[in-house]
Amino acid sequence: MNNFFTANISDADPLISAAIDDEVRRQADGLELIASENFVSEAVLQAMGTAFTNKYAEGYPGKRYYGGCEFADVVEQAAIDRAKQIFGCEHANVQPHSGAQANMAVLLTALEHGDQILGMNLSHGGHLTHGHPLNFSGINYKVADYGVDKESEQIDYDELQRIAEESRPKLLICGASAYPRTIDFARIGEIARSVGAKIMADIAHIAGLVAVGLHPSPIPHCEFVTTTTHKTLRGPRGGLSMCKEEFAKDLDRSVFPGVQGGPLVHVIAAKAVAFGEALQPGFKTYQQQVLANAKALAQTLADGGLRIVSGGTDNHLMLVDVYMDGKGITGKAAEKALDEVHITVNKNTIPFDTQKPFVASGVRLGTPALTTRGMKEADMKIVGEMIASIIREPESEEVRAKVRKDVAELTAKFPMYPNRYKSGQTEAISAS
Ligand code: DSN
Repeated sequence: MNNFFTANISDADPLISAAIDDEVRRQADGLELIASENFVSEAVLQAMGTAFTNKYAEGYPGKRYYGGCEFADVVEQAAIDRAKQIFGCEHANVQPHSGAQANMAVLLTALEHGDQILGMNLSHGGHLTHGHPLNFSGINYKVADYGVDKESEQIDYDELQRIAEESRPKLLICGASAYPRTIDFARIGEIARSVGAKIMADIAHIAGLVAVGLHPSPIPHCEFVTTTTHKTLRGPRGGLSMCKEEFAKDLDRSVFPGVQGGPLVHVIAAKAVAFGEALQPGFKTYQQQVLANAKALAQTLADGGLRIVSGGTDNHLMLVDVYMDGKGITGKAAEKALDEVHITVNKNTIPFDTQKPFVASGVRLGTPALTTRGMKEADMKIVGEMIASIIREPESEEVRAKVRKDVAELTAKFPMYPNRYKSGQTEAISAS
């Protein structure tokens, strides 16, 4: 047999093999609190690492530009059917390589170059693709933006109505990357209709909650709904665009050939597996625990003296003001100090932040990944106390040493990917 088809990665490419092992070990031995990250199942990982990566399948099931697509059709059709079942949408396109491309395809479908859009300001929790000047959305369209109220730090729907009336957008974009509160899609739908706008809801962060009815669904109120598949939805890294049937043909044309060429069939296979998991009853139990854990973590951090933006959380994430007008440390310093004790978070601006985005006054924390490992409210209390102690005394070697030890003890209780890594081993098992 030709060695090309048989050699294990550890023999074929020791550098990359070791980096993969190191990454498995980093994920297993640390506390992952980045709100947009999660851990996929072994089944999803297996679906991704398959020979479907070899296959070109431009087009859609039953209408491809290449031969040999019969099995690609099976996985893409399964992914489409399962996505429709999860979200109750009329049409789903599972090909977007990422959330940004899922959004780009919608903008290409709904707008002409130069049209007016209205999206949530990035610094108030929105996303680059909702109209940031450096993104395609801000470059190709005229942008107005809305944000949160200074006092409540929650979306000001009356102000959104006013801005919509003033800017008369063709597309109103809602959804957020750093917004800890329930989004009132019904109200946003009314606002959009009152000014004749279509709506795109980007539910990348909350898709898993929407899937099981723990966050109101935007589907009845919006022409277009997009998501990534790798956050609360717990699938592979990728995107998904959904729409009403009347836009189906145009949306499909916008994804391919509009913004992409060949789909990543191995990733679509993994999306199908993850969507199948999301249809199991256990997925709702998981999402309920994500919410309970977020509440427990936010409460512990508040008890530890930190300010929780908007006073709490309704979803999987929280924004923590660690700077507190100079009484604490910057988001950048907090991210670094936590990294050093194997707690992974990202710095994040808070609404009306006085710090630059690369410094920021806050950190954004989320519970999807730790909940996947099996952690519950009592564990969140331990995690919250660790975080608060580091932020209170970021330079203390004593505190760092204690937290490092506590992190090691806690993570050892919740092993992950046992076929790829055994907790406590100094050497990871090769991710073959
Ligand atoms: N970068 C993602 C996040 O962290 O929320 C959004 O695209």
